[in-house]
Amino acid sequence: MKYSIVLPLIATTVLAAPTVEKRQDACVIPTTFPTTANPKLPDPFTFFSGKKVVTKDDWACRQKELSAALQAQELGTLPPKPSTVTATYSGSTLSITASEGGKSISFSVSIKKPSGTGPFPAIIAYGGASIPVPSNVGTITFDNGAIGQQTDRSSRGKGKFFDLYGSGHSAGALTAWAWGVDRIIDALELVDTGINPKKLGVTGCSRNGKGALAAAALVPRIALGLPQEGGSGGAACWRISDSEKAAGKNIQTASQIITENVWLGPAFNNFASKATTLATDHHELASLVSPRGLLVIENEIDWLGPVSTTACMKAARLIYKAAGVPDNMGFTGSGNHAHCSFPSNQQADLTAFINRFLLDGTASTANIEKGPTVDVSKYIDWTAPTLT
Ligand code: MCU
Repeated sequence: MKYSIVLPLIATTVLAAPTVEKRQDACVIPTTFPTTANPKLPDPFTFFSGKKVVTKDDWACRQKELSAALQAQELGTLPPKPSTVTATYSGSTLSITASEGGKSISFSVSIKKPSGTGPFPAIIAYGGASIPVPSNVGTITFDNGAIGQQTDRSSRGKGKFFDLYGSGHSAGALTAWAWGVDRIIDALELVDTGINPKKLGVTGCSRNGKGALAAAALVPRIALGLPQEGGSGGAACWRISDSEKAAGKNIQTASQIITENVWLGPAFNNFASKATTLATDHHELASLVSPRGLLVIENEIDWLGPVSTTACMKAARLIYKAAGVPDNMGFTGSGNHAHCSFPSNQQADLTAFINRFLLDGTASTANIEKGPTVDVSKYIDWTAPTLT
């Protein structure tokens, strides 16, 4: 009798040791972030504490840290799921209500579904898709501007997101829209629309392309990011856009963007004229999407910064490779063409990514890296490890 009581106690003690060790190793996210000037694209594989990223678990933790830094210095904070989210589906309209702290907002999206029996994958399209969505994939049209206005600088703190969280909230429009995407997914999980919430892409072009990249980065339930022609604020790196500007290019930069609109949060104003002091850059924003699918669709219009987007996304592809998923990210730059027109030479790349990440297909998404010739090593001073 005595032993039958003692033995379980011993077992408990023995098991306790690894639990304690695990707790010491827990992912602790800092609340303040470095502002030390660094002209190179920051090293994704060194924590702000100086510790190296060695394992895939370390990388998952580092992604949280990078996300927190990007939110603190640039994007503003993405709030967690509100206390109540409800949804109804009627005709092709999905209506969503989110409530928090005694306040409520409602918005709706329209769903265009393939014919036949679902559940179907779908692409959430900011303001409507400027990429061709194949007939076996649905489209969810999202009026992102109603959630976070983007008329000009006077749009700061305006839109339904700010009606709910207050006009002084730290979020820029990109973050407000990502929050909207997060709620659309809540709604798709709540009501049966015939759309599979586990097979969702997000797209948008130009200013909405900046938004689609931020949403893919911030919302882990997105399976595939398809940002199109976002340029600076999207697939471009702030540092490289500044160096291109200094070299005489007509390119959007951080200092210009804050004078034009409210895509970034107010905190970014502190960095706009000194982007080298940001703790992160957009190679790391894109890397938050890993291991999920990401096809960055760009153009070679000067204002978008083709050298900046190409080099920045080459750096992001190095990160995907280190994380063991080199084929899960592609970059299709494909020459200078009418803004947001989607040229046919990007079609095969888009088809492959949609096949693989939304349709459970086996298309190859390997080695998709098209753009002007740039040497990424000019912009980085780190090497990518192979994470264990
Ligand atoms: C590329 O997206 C923007 C760009 O950042 C702005 O400077 C310009 O005014 O508008 C572009 C856009 O959204 O075009 C539709």
